[in-house]
Amino acid sequence: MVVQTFTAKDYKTAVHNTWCPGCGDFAILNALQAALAEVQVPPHKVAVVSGIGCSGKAPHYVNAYGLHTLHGRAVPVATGVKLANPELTVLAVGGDGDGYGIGAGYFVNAGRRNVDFTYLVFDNEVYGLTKGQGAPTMIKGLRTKGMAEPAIQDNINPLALAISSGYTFVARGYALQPKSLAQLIGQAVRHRGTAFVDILQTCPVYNDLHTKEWFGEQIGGHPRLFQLDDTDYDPMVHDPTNLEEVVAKKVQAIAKSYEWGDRIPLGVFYKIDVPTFEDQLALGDRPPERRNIWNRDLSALENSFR
Ligand SMILES: Cc1ncc(C[n+]2csc(CCOP(=O)(O)OP(=O)(O)O)c2C)c(N)n1
Repeated sequence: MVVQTFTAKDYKTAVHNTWCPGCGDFAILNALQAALAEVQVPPHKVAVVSGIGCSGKAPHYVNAYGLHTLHGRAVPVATGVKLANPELTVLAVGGDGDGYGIGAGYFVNAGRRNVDFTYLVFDNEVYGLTKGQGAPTMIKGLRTKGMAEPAIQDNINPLALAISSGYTFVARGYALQPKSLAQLIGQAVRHRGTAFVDILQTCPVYNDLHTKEWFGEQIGGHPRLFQLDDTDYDPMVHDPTNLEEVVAKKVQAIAKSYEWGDRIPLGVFYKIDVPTFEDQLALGDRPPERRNIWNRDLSALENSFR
């Protein structure tokens, strides 16, 4: 048997890249390709689905099946791709405007389903493609050089929203720490269920507040960004049938997700292993004819469209 080994290069394309020089998207793309190589999933078994935005162009640059869909629709389309072909490793990708603004309803409801795919949000706090308006993660009172006035709306907390919506793997990464980001994306891809990673990302053109220098600062002898892995924080729900433990872990993770400013935690905030949507379709307490949608004879349905 020939064992095929894939390297990050195998997931790259020759498509001309139109991201701005220095954009954090490059680092996330590299980390995604390194993660796919680490998981060793063949390119023809990967599908990358995006919404609209600078980050929405990512599927063009990944050698895999790719779908560049509509604004805010990466998550529902990824859900459909995974259910249509559960053999694929599916990733939804897009910006924070795409996912938490126009796509917010899909974002919340995907948490209820636990379909086995990974959702990576490129979180630069601005609408990059449309010239830097404040996105839903822009903090109230802040004003970047692309904004006419400081934000007067509160920001949403994506991790807290994901945890309360039912996501089974919730993490935060940082674009410019390529090794730990690749490792985190690898963990997300391996997780059975919907894995969500909010990736803090620099936008050198429009976000002049949360820059590479700001993220990289040392405060009181400590780096602003730190890994939860280096602390005694435990994100794992050890007994998913124990509701008390589930609630306690969610509360702990939500509280942790509000730590922001001088100290910003990175890594896995919450993880629970429970049956996926696909498991339930295949095995649940359902009449046999409604189980395992993939083995159903759909020829009559197909013929009705001919
Ligand atoms: C229905 C619809 N509304 C608005 C737009 C305009 N639009 C394009 S991209 C975008 C926001 C992009 O911001 P984000 O999702 O944060 O991605 P980024 O460009 O920062 O990667 C908007 C509002 C659109 N394309 N479609």
